[in-house]
Amino acid sequence: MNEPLFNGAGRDCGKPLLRPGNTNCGGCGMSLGLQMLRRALGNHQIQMVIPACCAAVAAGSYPYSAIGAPVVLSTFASSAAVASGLANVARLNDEPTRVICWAGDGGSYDIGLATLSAAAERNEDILYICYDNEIYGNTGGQRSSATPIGAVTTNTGGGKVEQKKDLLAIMAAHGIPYAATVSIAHPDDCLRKLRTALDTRGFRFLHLLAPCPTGWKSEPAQGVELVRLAVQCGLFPVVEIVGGDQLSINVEPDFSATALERYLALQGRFRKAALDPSQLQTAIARHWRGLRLRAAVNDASHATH
Ligand SMILES: Cc1ncc(C[n+]2csc(CCOP(=O)(O)OP(=O)(O)O)c2C)c(N)n1
Ligand code: SF4
Repeated sequence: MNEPLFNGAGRDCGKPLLRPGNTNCGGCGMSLGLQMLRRALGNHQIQMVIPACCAAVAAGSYPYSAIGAPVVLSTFASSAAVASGLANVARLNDEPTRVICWAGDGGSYDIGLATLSAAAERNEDILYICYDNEIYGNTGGQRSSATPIGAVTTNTGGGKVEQKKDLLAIMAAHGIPYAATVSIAHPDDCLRKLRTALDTRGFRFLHLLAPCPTGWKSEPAQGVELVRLAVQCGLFPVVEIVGGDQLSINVEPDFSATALERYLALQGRFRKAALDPSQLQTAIARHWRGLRLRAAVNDASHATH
Protein backbone atom coordinates (compact mmCIF):
# COMPACT_ATOMS: atom_id res chain seq x y z
CA MET A 1 0.00 0.00 0.00
CA ASN A 2 2.66 2.55 -0.97
CA GLU A 3 0.29 4.30 -3.35
CA PRO A 4 -0.58 7.77 -2.04
CA LEU A 5 -4.24 8.21 -1.11
CA PHE A 6 -4.50 10.97 -3.67
CA ASN A 7 -2.05 11.62 -6.45
CA GLY A 8 -3.60 13.30 -9.47
CA ALA A 9 -2.24 12.20 -12.82
CA GLY A 10 -2.44 14.70 -15.67
CA ARG A 11 -5.04 17.42 -15.26
CA ASP A 12 -7.81 15.10 -14.06
CA CYS A 13 -6.90 11.78 -12.50
CA GLY A 14 -10.50 10.53 -12.51
CA LYS A 15 -10.41 9.75 -8.78
CA PRO A 16 -12.94 11.84 -6.88
CA LEU A 17 -11.74 14.22 -4.20
CA LEU A 18 -15.31 14.09 -2.85
CA ARG A 19 -16.52 10.52 -3.06
CA PRO A 20 -20.10 9.45 -3.88
CA GLY A 21 -22.25 8.75 -0.84
CA ASN A 22 -20.84 11.75 1.05
CA THR A 23 -22.91 13.61 3.65
CA ASN A 24 -23.16 16.97 1.85
CA CYS A 25 -26.66 18.18 0.94
CA GLY A 26 -27.74 17.95 -2.70
CA GLY A 27 -26.71 21.07 -4.60
CA CYS A 28 -24.04 22.05 -2.05
CA GLY A 29 -21.68 24.66 -3.54
CA MET A 30 -18.85 23.33 -1.41
CA SER A 31 -19.17 19.96 -3.21
CA LEU A 32 -18.77 21.77 -6.54
CA GLY A 33 -15.74 23.57 -5.13
CA LEU A 34 -14.09 20.27 -4.21
CA GLN A 35 -14.79 18.95 -7.71
CA MET A 36 -13.15 22.04 -9.22
CA LEU A 37 -10.16 21.56 -6.91
CA ARG A 38 -9.80 17.95 -8.04
CA ARG A 39 -9.82 19.07 -11.68
CA ALA A 40 -7.08 21.60 -10.93
CA LEU A 41 -4.79 19.27 -8.98
CA GLY A 42 -2.82 17.84 -11.88
CA ASN A 43 0.21 15.99 -10.54
CA HIS A 44 0.16 17.66 -7.16
CA GLN A 45 0.06 15.41 -4.11
CA ILE A 46 -1.96 17.00 -1.37
CA GLN A 47 -2.64 16.84 2.33
CA MET A 48 -5.73 18.60 3.64
CA VAL A 49 -6.53 20.25 6.95
CA ILE A 50 -10.23 20.71 7.65
CA PRO A 51 -11.58 22.38 10.80
CA ALA A 52 -15.07 21.70 12.13
CA CYS A 53 -17.54 22.41 9.31
CA CYS A 54 -19.75 20.54 6.83
CA ALA A 55 -16.64 19.35 4.97
CA ALA A 56 -15.30 17.81 8.18
CA VAL A 57 -18.48 15.74 8.44
CA ALA A 58 -17.94 14.58 4.85
CA ALA A 59 -14.35 13.69 5.73
CA GLY A 60 -15.70 11.50 8.52
CA SER A 61 -13.47 9.07 10.36
CA TYR A 62 -10.75 7.01 8.67
CA PRO A 63 -11.11 4.66 6.79
CA TYR A 64 -14.66 5.72 5.92
CA SER A 65 -13.75 9.21 4.73
CA ALA A 66 -15.59 10.62 1.72
CA ILE A 67 -12.60 12.86 0.97
CA GLY A 68 -10.17 11.21 -1.44
CA ALA A 69 -7.03 12.71 0.14
CA PRO A 70 -5.22 12.46 3.48
CA VAL A 71 -7.05 14.77 5.89
CA VAL A 72 -6.24 16.10 9.35
CA LEU A 73 -9.39 17.25 11.12
CA SER A 74 -8.52 20.18 13.37
CA THR A 75 -10.12 22.57 15.81
CA PHE A 76 -11.20 25.91 14.39
CA ALA A 77 -8.53 27.84 16.19
CA SER A 78 -5.65 25.61 15.10
CA SER A 79 -6.31 24.82 11.43
CA ALA A 80 -3.81 27.23 9.86
CA ALA A 81 -1.27 26.34 12.59
CA VAL A 82 -1.71 22.61 11.92
CA ALA A 83 -1.32 23.26 8.19
CA SER A 84 1.85 25.27 8.93
CA GLY A 85 3.28 22.26 10.76
CA LEU A 86 2.46 19.86 7.92
CA ALA A 87 3.93 22.26 5.35
CA ASN A 88 7.16 22.55 7.33
CA VAL A 89 7.44 18.76 7.71
CA ALA A 90 6.99 18.43 3.94
CA ARG A 91 9.68 21.07 3.38
CA LEU A 92 12.15 19.43 5.78
CA ASN A 93 11.56 16.05 4.09
CA ASP A 94 11.92 17.65 0.67
CA GLU A 95 8.44 16.44 -0.29
CA PRO A 96 6.50 18.33 -2.96
CA THR A 97 3.18 17.81 -1.12
CA ARG A 98 0.83 20.79 -1.20
CA VAL A 99 -0.92 21.46 2.09
CA ILE A 100 -4.46 22.73 1.65
CA CYS A 101 -6.63 24.17 4.39
CA TRP A 102 -10.30 23.78 3.41
CA ALA A 103 -12.47 25.76 5.80
CA GLY A 104 -15.88 27.40 6.01
CA ASP A 105 -16.53 31.08 6.60
CA GLY A 106 -17.20 30.54 10.31
CA GLY A 107 -13.79 28.89 10.64
CA SER A 108 -12.06 31.54 8.51
CA TYR A 109 -13.78 34.92 9.02
CA ASP A 110 -14.45 34.36 12.72
CA ILE A 111 -13.19 31.50 14.87
CA GLY A 112 -9.92 30.62 13.12
CA LEU A 113 -8.94 34.15 12.09
CA ALA A 114 -6.09 34.49 14.60
CA THR A 115 -4.08 31.52 13.31
CA LEU A 116 -5.08 32.29 9.70
CA SER A 117 -3.61 35.77 10.09
CA ALA A 118 -0.53 34.46 11.89
CA ALA A 119 0.20 31.86 9.19
CA ALA A 120 -0.27 34.48 6.46
CA GLU A 121 2.05 36.90 8.28
CA ARG A 122 4.73 34.16 8.44
CA ASN A 123 4.10 33.44 4.74
CA GLU A 124 3.72 29.72 5.46
CA ASP A 125 3.62 27.48 2.39
CA ILE A 126 -0.12 26.80 2.56
CA LEU A 127 -3.04 27.06 0.18
CA TYR A 128 -5.96 28.24 2.34
CA ILE A 129 -9.36 27.93 0.66
CA CYS A 130 -12.37 29.43 2.39
CA TYR A 131 -15.62 28.03 1.02
CA ASP A 132 -18.06 30.72 2.02
CA ASN A 133 -21.68 29.65 2.45
CA GLU A 134 -22.23 32.81 4.50
CA ILE A 135 -23.44 30.93 7.60
CA TYR A 136 -22.42 28.36 10.19
CA GLY A 137 -24.09 25.62 8.12
CA ASN A 138 -23.10 22.57 10.12
CA THR A 139 -24.72 23.81 13.34
CA GLY A 140 -28.02 24.88 11.83
CA GLY A 141 -27.29 28.08 9.95
CA GLN A 142 -26.25 30.83 12.38
CA ARG A 143 -24.83 34.14 11.13
CA SER A 144 -21.12 34.63 10.60
CA SER A 145 -19.28 37.84 9.77
CA ALA A 146 -19.50 36.66 6.14
CA THR A 147 -23.32 36.72 6.20
CA PRO A 148 -24.55 39.54 3.98
CA ILE A 149 -26.72 42.36 5.26
CA GLY A 150 -30.43 41.47 5.18
CA ALA A 151 -30.01 37.68 5.28
CA VAL A 152 -32.22 35.80 7.73
CA THR A 153 -30.33 33.16 9.69
CA THR A 154 -31.29 31.15 12.76
CA ASN A 155 -30.00 33.95 14.98
CA THR A 156 -30.80 36.97 12.79
CA GLY A 157 -34.55 36.50 12.52
CA GLY A 158 -35.21 39.97 11.14
CA GLY A 159 -32.29 39.87 8.72
CA LYS A 160 -28.62 40.60 9.51
CA VAL A 161 -27.96 44.26 10.26
CA GLU A 162 -24.19 44.38 9.63
CA GLN A 163 -22.39 44.33 6.29
CA LYS A 164 -20.28 41.33 5.20
CA LYS A 165 -16.64 41.48 6.32
CA ASP A 166 -14.09 41.93 3.50
CA LEU A 167 -11.77 38.99 4.28
CA LEU A 168 -10.01 39.12 0.91
CA ALA A 169 -8.79 42.66 1.65
CA ILE A 170 -7.69 41.60 5.13
CA MET A 171 -5.71 38.67 3.73
CA ALA A 172 -4.17 40.79 0.96
CA ALA A 173 -3.08 43.32 3.60
CA HIS A 174 -0.68 40.63 4.89
CA GLY A 175 1.24 41.05 1.62
CA ILE A 176 0.81 37.35 0.74
CA PRO A 177 1.96 36.11 -2.70
CA TYR A 178 -1.53 35.33 -4.00
CA ALA A 179 -5.12 36.05 -2.98
CA ALA A 180 -8.18 35.66 -5.19
CA THR A 181 -11.91 35.12 -5.31
CA VAL A 182 -13.18 32.16 -7.33
CA SER A 183 -16.57 31.73 -8.95
CA ILE A 184 -17.98 28.27 -9.67
CA ALA A 185 -20.02 29.96 -12.42
CA HIS A 186 -16.80 30.89 -14.26
CA PRO A 187 -15.00 27.54 -14.50
CA ASP A 188 -12.07 28.69 -16.70
CA ASP A 189 -11.17 31.53 -14.34
CA CYS A 190 -11.79 29.29 -11.33
CA LEU A 191 -9.49 26.50 -12.62
CA ARG A 192 -6.80 28.98 -13.66
CA LYS A 193 -6.75 30.48 -10.16
CA LEU A 194 -6.77 27.09 -8.42
CA ARG A 195 -3.80 26.02 -10.58
CA THR A 196 -1.98 29.31 -10.00
CA ALA A 197 -2.53 28.93 -6.26
CA LEU A 198 -1.34 25.30 -6.33
CA ASP A 199 1.78 26.21 -8.31
CA THR A 200 2.69 29.28 -6.22
CA ARG A 201 4.77 28.85 -3.03
CA GLY A 202 4.17 30.75 0.18
CA PHE A 203 0.77 31.65 1.61
CA ARG A 204 -2.09 31.61 -0.89
CA PHE A 205 -5.69 32.51 -0.06
CA LEU A 206 -8.76 31.70 -2.16
CA HIS A 207 -12.30 32.79 -1.38
CA LEU A 208 -15.00 30.63 -2.98
CA LEU A 209 -18.67 31.62 -2.78
CA ALA A 210 -20.47 28.35 -1.97
CA PRO A 211 -24.26 28.37 -2.29
CA CYS A 212 -25.94 26.41 0.49
CA PRO A 213 -29.48 25.40 -0.51
CA THR A 214 -30.24 24.40 3.08
CA GLY A 215 -29.30 27.74 4.63
CA TRP A 216 -30.04 29.99 1.70
CA LYS A 217 -33.47 28.38 1.22
CA SER A 218 -32.76 28.04 -2.49
CA GLU A 219 -33.27 25.34 -5.10
CA PRO A 220 -30.36 22.84 -5.13
CA ALA A 221 -30.13 23.06 -8.94
CA GLN A 222 -29.71 26.86 -8.90
CA GLY A 223 -26.37 27.20 -7.09
CA VAL A 224 -24.29 28.02 -10.17
CA GLU A 225 -26.97 30.45 -11.38
CA LEU A 226 -26.92 32.20 -7.99
CA VAL A 227 -23.15 32.69 -8.17
CA ARG A 228 -23.46 33.92 -11.77
CA LEU A 229 -26.04 36.50 -10.64
CA ALA A 230 -23.89 37.54 -7.63
CA VAL A 231 -20.97 38.17 -10.00
CA GLN A 232 -23.14 39.94 -12.59
CA CYS A 233 -24.63 42.43 -10.11
CA GLY A 234 -21.25 43.12 -8.48
CA LEU A 235 -22.07 41.52 -5.14
CA PHE A 236 -19.26 38.95 -5.53
CA PRO A 237 -16.30 40.60 -7.29
CA VAL A 238 -14.08 38.17 -9.20
CA VAL A 239 -10.58 39.52 -8.65
CA GLU A 240 -7.04 38.45 -7.83
CA ILE A 241 -4.32 40.22 -5.85
CA VAL A 242 -0.65 39.39 -6.36
CA GLY A 243 1.88 40.29 -3.67
CA GLY A 244 -0.72 42.05 -1.57
CA ASP A 245 -1.23 45.07 -3.84
CA GLN A 246 -1.44 44.18 -7.55
CA LEU A 247 -5.18 43.86 -8.01
CA SER A 248 -6.77 42.69 -11.27
CA ILE A 249 -10.47 42.51 -12.02
CA ASN A 250 -11.12 39.19 -13.81
CA VAL A 251 -14.83 39.42 -14.59
CA GLU A 252 -16.59 42.73 -15.27
CA PRO A 253 -20.07 42.95 -13.72
CA ASP A 254 -22.83 44.91 -15.41
CA PHE A 255 -24.24 45.99 -12.01
CA SER A 256 -27.68 45.07 -13.26
CA ALA A 257 -30.47 45.81 -10.77
CA THR A 258 -32.44 42.96 -12.36
CA ALA A 259 -29.64 40.49 -11.59
CA LEU A 260 -29.53 41.67 -7.95
CA GLU A 261 -33.30 41.44 -7.63
CA ARG A 262 -33.32 37.93 -9.12
CA TYR A 263 -30.43 36.89 -6.83
CA LEU A 264 -32.44 38.00 -3.80
CA ALA A 265 -35.76 36.60 -5.04
CA LEU A 266 -34.35 33.10 -5.59
CA GLN A 267 -33.39 32.76 -1.90
CA GLY A 268 -35.80 32.41 1.01
CA ARG A 269 -33.22 33.92 3.38
CA PHE A 270 -33.80 37.32 1.77
CA ARG A 271 -37.53 36.94 1.10
CA LYS A 272 -38.37 36.71 4.82
CA ALA A 273 -36.74 40.03 5.76
CA ALA A 274 -37.74 43.49 4.65
CA LEU A 275 -34.46 44.10 2.83
CA ASP A 276 -34.16 47.28 0.85
CA PRO A 277 -32.01 46.28 -2.19
CA SER A 278 -30.69 49.85 -2.30
CA GLN A 279 -28.74 49.11 0.93
CA LEU A 280 -26.93 46.36 -0.94
CA GLN A 281 -26.47 48.53 -4.04
CA THR A 282 -24.86 51.25 -1.91
CA ALA A 283 -22.48 48.72 -0.38
CA ILE A 284 -21.68 47.25 -3.81
CA ALA A 285 -20.94 50.71 -5.27
CA ARG A 286 -18.66 51.62 -2.33
CA HIS A 287 -16.78 48.32 -2.55
CA TRP A 288 -16.28 48.67 -6.29
CA ARG A 289 -14.96 52.24 -5.96
CA GLY A 290 -12.21 50.81 -3.76
CA LEU A 291 -11.50 47.93 -6.14
CA ARG A 292 -11.29 50.26 -9.17
CA LEU A 293 -8.87 52.54 -7.35
CA ARG A 294 -6.60 49.63 -6.47
CA ALA A 295 -6.81 48.18 -10.00
CA ALA A 296 -5.96 51.62 -11.45
CA VAL A 297 -2.86 51.84 -9.23
CA ASN A 298 -1.85 48.41 -10.53
CA ASP A 299 -2.40 49.49 -14.19
CA ALA A 300 -0.43 52.70 -13.62
CA SER A 301 2.51 50.86 -12.05
CA HIS A 302 2.60 48.45 -15.03
CA ALA A 303 2.53 51.40 -17.43
CA THR A 304 5.54 53.04 -15.75
CA HIS A 305 7.71 49.88 -15.70
C1 LIG B 1 -14.56 26.46 19.18
C2 LIG B 1 -15.80 25.84 18.60
N1 LIG B 1 -16.93 26.55 18.61
C3 LIG B 1 -18.06 26.02 18.08
C4 LIG B 1 -18.05 24.77 17.52
C5 LIG B 1 -19.31 24.18 16.94
N2 LIG B 1 -19.31 24.19 15.47
C6 LIG B 1 -18.98 23.10 14.74
S1 LIG B 1 -19.13 23.33 13.09
C7 LIG B 1 -19.64 24.94 13.34
C8 LIG B 1 -20.03 25.81 12.17
C9 LIG B 1 -18.93 26.04 11.20
O1 LIG B 1 -19.29 26.98 10.25
P1 LIG B 1 -18.43 27.22 8.97
O2 LIG B 1 -17.00 27.31 9.32
O3 LIG B 1 -19.01 28.37 8.25
O4 LIG B 1 -18.60 25.88 8.12
P2 LIG B 1 -19.99 25.20 7.61
O5 LIG B 1 -20.54 24.49 8.79
O6 LIG B 1 -20.88 26.29 7.14
O7 LIG B 1 -19.56 24.26 6.54
C10 LIG B 1 -19.67 25.27 14.70
C11 LIG B 1 -20.07 26.59 15.26
C12 LIG B 1 -16.83 24.06 17.52
N3 LIG B 1 -16.72 22.85 16.93
N4 LIG B 1 -15.72 24.61 18.07
S1 SF4 C 1 -25.58 22.76 5.06
FE1 SF4 C 1 -25.00 23.94 3.24
S2 SF4 C 1 -22.73 23.91 3.18
FE2 SF4 C 1 -23.41 22.29 4.59
S3 SF4 C 1 -23.48 20.43 3.31
FE3 SF4 C 1 -25.56 21.34 3.32
S4 SF4 C 1 -25.60 22.66 1.49
FE4 SF4 C 1 -23.43 22.20 1.93
